[in-house]
Amino acid sequence: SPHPTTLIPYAERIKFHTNPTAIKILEIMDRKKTNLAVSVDVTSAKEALEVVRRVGASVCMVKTHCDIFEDFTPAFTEELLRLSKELDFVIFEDRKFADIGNTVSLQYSSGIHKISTWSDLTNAHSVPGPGIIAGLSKVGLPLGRGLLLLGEMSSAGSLAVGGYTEQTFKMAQDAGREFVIGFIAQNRIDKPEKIGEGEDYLIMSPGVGLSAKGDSLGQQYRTPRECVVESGADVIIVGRGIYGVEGGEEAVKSEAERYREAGWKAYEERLGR
Ligand code: 6AU
Repeated sequence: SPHPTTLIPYAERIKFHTNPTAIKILEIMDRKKTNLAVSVDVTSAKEALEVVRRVGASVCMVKTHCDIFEDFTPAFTEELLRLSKELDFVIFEDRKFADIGNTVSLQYSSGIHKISTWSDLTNAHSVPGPGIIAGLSKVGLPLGRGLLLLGEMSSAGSLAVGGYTEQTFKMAQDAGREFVIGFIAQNRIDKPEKIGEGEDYLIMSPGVGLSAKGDSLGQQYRTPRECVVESGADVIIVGRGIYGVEGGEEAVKSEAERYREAGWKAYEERLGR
């Protein structure tokens, strides 16, 4: 039987959240009819912004790996922020923090990237224990930011399975939902028997492709329907399937729209519409 959260429309889940970023994501999803996040994993910040201009209207979220860019400057984040307001999306820096609380608080706030100053959402591995949440929360919570824990991964042979996944869920639950708003996962790891009334988490799934089944480095793809209907994901994250499509600027734009439609159709199917 379907997970109870997946039977509730995105807009109706807003009332279960206090974190401003969680609320913003759900509002945008409802307003723009999209559960698509695009990952712009190109090595040029200039090129990344071009992709964002093409796909921005189709997405609820733009995901970055700012340490990939050869030409990263604060001007990049200024323009990304401007586009996020113009085209109405949330920014997710996929930093995958994985150190002790003190170190991650510095990595989040400082250095060249100053992630906390421009990224609405970021993510962290649970390996170090709850101190990682405390360290990131110290920086991000006053700014209204949100955090996702990695409960599972899309790659073959991942160690984030079974008891690790269960303990990651428990760690998030113990931290409370003021800052931790959900998970990167392949399934609804917030098992119905483990959650209380109104305890709502956002599940975001990478490893999504309409044509490829994987890559040569362990990535594994599922369709938007498999993610959203069969596994109950709330957001689908697509990288190469969109920015890597052949055929130039217009092809990237129309591919984003194709994934948006597939993701939204799957969402309506799970609601029984
Ligand atoms: O669609 P792709 O394969 O081109 O890109 C998938 C994106 C990449 C990965 O770093 C990221 O999603 N990712 C993550 C995230 C979002 O945390 C976790 C994971 O398990 N698998 C995965 O691919 O930017």
